[in-house]
Amino acid sequence: MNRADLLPEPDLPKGADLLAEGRALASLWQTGPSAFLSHYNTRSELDHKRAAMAEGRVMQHAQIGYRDPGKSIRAYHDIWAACDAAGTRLDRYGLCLDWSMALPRAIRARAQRGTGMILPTIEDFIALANAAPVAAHFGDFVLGFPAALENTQAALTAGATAIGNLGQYFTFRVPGHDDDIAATTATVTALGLIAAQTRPVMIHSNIDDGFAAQFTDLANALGMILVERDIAALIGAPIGHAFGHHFSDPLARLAFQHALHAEGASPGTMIYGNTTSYRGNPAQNWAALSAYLMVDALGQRMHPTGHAINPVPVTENQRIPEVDEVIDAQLFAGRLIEMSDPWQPMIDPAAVAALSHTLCCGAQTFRQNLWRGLTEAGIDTQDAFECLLALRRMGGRRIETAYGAGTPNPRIMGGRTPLVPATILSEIAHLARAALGAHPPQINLRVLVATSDVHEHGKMLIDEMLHQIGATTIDGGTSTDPDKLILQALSQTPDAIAISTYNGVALSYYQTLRAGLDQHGLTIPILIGGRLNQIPEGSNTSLPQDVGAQLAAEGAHVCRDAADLLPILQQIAASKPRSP
Ligand code: B12
Repeated sequence: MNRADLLPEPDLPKGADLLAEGRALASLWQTGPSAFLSHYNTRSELDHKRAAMAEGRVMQHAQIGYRDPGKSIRAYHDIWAACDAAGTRLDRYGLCLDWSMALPRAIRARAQRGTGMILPTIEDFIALANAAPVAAHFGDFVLGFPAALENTQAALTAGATAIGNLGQYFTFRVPGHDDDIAATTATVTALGLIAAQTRPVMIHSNIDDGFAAQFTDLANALGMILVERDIAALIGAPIGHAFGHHFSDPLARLAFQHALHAEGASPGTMIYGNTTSYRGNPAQNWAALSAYLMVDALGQRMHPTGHAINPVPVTENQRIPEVDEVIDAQLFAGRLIEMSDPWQPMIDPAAVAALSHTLCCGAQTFRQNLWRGLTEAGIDTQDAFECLLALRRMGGRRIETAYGAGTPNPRIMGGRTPLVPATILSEIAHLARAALGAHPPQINLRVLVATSDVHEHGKMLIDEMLHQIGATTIDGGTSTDPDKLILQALSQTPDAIAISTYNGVALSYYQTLRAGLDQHGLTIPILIGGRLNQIPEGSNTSLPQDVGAQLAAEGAHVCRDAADLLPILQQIAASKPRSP
């Protein structure tokens, strides 16, 4: 990798100038008061976390964000009130903004909307974040996007002292807005503003939103946290990390948290729930919840890192959880934290420490490799703008192959033998086996596979299944807009297109793709799976509705399960004209 490939533009902005511009704005934009800050009489959430660490208190995090701001404000208050009445303290809310919020107000109305919360004005930010004495964490779609600066200004004014999400900067994209220089410029300016606040404000980064979801080695995921901490040091602001969605192995989960403690990478923001383990109905998901939450509570008791723990409601794999479901999960967590204390002797500290040591050694190797590599590539490693943009353009897969801690091994995904393998790969292999059986038939088809958004496990699963049935996969990429896919279909004429979609845009995405293909006379069948839902345009219901029936009526092959792939492809293969 070299500068000419990564940053070919001659006149890129200078990180120092952007940070200075952001710092200058601090005379106008300072962290406002909030119900949380005054209730706890604290300067910021960072201080609150440090106090909890010193007391040995395990903190709790809830994630909310309904399309309707009124409903979100009620939820902010009611969840806290119900927990408080039951003696459970809820410390913080992660606020799920919609991806259209990533765009500046002036153009937001025309943007494609997902399923998250839309806060049209600064007053809406203030009303939300002051509805109860719970720390507001603006963790989604603020830093990393074109509207980073104006959303940071709004979040600060509302009294938020944790703002993210650097992880999303590296991997998320908003359909139709690919100007990474504009996104980086807005982000670095916002970081300058954060660094110049009188109260300490934490930059937040969820590594499972970032490269950790793509890395095959957890040592590299820890290494990325260390690298982001180095970048935060350049900026001059504290940084708190989150991890957890993809950490399904309990020992690795506990060891990762231990390693953060060992590296002094604290206080962190939260440990996210192990949401990829939610594969069943609510009754089955309670088991997944208690399994990971006990690990997280014990981790905080044994080696406090200031991460709040996050009991994800058990309906989250079906839809966006309702208020009463969030309350149930929080009360469950409160009780579980109380009950976790006598479990400590059940843990083998030596096993945790040994794995943590492997993670730390690998992470330091990754960090050194990466900084050396960037320097050799001609990137100014003292310039936050250059570092961020170069890493984003490299992408997780290339970074891991080039700088990962494991020994090079071109035969395996990731290009290196992982020191501590990420579990998502074995989970996908397991799902593929379950969907296809031991001896699946072979099918001679060429299938273009893509995702509409950042969720790529569905695609990885389809790719794996196609491989097992001898079909040819054409990579349509992740977060691919329909127009790009249409061009690819024109040039590569696949026998079928398989889409995995999760962001609540299933119907509009399908309709745009189908209409574009039809326009070019392409009758290629489309298979679509994932979360087949959408919030109807103009609706204020806040909850997305299933659009499976409409998709089927408009000619899509609706896939509710990976096992649907095989019979549909068999049908397509049977109707394919035989070549002479
Ligand atoms: C992992 C995950 C993430 C990861 C994704 C990492 C990655 N690189 O892939 C991260 C943390 C980054 C993430 C981010 C977000 N996520 Co998410 N995420 C999930 C989660 C936990 C799992 C989804 C998944 O990958 N499953 C693995 C696949 C293999 O299994 P499956 O989903 O059960 O799919 C089955 C079938 O549907 C089928 N299938 C899937 N696709 C296809 C396609 C074809 C052709 C076929 C045949 C079959 C098929 O195969 C599977 C086996 O049968 C779900 C919740 C859950 N537990 O399901 C939320 C979820 C999908 N996410 C959600 C949301 C809202 C988001 C965010 C917008 C949150 C935010 N505000 O930041 C962002 C997305 C931002 C963006 N720009 O797009 C929502 C979607 C809401 C909705 N549409 O109703 C969910 C449902 C959580 C929730 N309840 O709120 N997420």
